[in-house]
Amino acid sequence: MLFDTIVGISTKLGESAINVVRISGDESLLITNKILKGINLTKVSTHSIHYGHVFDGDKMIDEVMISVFLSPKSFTTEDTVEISCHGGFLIANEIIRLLLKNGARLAMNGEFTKRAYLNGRIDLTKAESIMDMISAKTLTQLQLANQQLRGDIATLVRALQDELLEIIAQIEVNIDYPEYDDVVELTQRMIEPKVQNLIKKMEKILIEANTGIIVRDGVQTVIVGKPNVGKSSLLNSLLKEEKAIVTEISGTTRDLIEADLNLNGILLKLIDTAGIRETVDVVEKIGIERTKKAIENAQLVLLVLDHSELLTELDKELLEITKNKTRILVGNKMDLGHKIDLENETIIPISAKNKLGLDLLENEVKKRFIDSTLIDNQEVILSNTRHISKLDEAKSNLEDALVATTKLLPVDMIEIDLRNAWHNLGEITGEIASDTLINTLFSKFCLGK
Ligand SMILES: Nc1nc2c(ncn2[C@@H]2O[C@H](COP(=O)(O)OP(=O)(O)OP(=O)(O)O)[C@@H](O)[C@H]2O)c(=O)[nH]1
Ligand SMILES: [Mg+2]
Repeated sequence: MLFDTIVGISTKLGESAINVVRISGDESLLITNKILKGINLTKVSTHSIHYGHVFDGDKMIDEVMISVFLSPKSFTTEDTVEISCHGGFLIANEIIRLLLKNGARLAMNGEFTKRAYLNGRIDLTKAESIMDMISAKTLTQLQLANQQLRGDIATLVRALQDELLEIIAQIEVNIDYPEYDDVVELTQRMIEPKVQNLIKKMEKILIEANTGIIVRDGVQTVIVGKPNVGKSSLLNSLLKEEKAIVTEISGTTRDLIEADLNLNGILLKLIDTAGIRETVDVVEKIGIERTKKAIENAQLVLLVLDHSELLTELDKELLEITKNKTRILVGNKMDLGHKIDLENETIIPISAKNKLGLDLLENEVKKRFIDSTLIDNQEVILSNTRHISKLDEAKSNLEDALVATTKLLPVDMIEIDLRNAWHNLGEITGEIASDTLINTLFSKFCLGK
């Protein structure tokens, strides 16, 4: 495939030791040559690094190192040059300006990776994993992204596709040799268990993907409770920093306070809230409204109660408001006593102030949201919602096929469902992908990637 030559910055502009400017395309050597003195890149071997100087006419811009990767042995499979220049806001921009002046075009978001995909170097799941790696905040997120980059997801999907193809081939053979009257029935009896088996496999992958989604996207968690019960103290102890103001005055927290917490590999997107109570204070009222909204949007509610007191009316109200949410009841201030009267529901006693019981709370969160054995055993887990929804569609296609077999519909009708399933699986790896999908997907990448 022929593409124009693109340029982008691969590092973040700012005060740093170096920045890397990347150029990819048929003309990258020629264009880069025009801004360099002391070296001719068309004469160098692949995977080599060179010392040189960037010039704007007679004016020297920077002393640089230039890495050269010749086609097809580069990330994009095109001739690629990487200029490592000094850091800062100015130099890389000047180099890019010079390259543009000499015939390169500014790369769009994700365009280098898009080329790697379009040129057949990586499949879509690998391309997407690169984005996940960059945005990973926990080692478990990185573990899943790495599985994807290694091609484990693609392998898993292709295995399902192969099984499907086998069934389709079998049908084709039978359609081609319809000598026997009972061929339809025979074929259907033959495909049914195979399709069922495939559906079962997909179901298992989809269930395990719940863990994957949580690992990849985190859990939207809100800390709620009556004023002064210790919500902000809990946030601070979990984060191990004094993020929120804690005082003995009720109504200290007025607005939502957000923070990310890496809880042994699960990212909790924590929100500390204003304590809910009746109030005439306008600002506090707005805060309480926000608390209610945050509860609605949360995947997990940590409802903080006072372990040293009997339940109050406010506590009961909060128990009612959150009863349909996934919630964990936290009994704070256990250091002051154990008077709380709550039946039929587990409550985790802690002391936020003295940092007691937090490990129990952490374990409970983990238990509710992820299957740790999957992660510990490094099983291949789907985590990308696009992959999951495509697999889900493929599963529905197979379910349709199954219904068709039980109704003894003609086998070529069943084959259509099977082919649709195969098609949907192909969209995961990008073997089959529309331009719109490709364009939206890569536009989410950062510049220079
Ligand atoms: N004894 C004891 N006191 C605690 C504990 N946790 C918090 N406190 C105290 O309870 C008071 C209120 O704590 P905060 O964390 O500000 O409570 P809050 O729920 O955020 O309060 P608002 O923001 O006003 O709704 C402070 O004086 C804390 O020091 C605990 O485990 N034991
Ligand atoms: Mg508070």
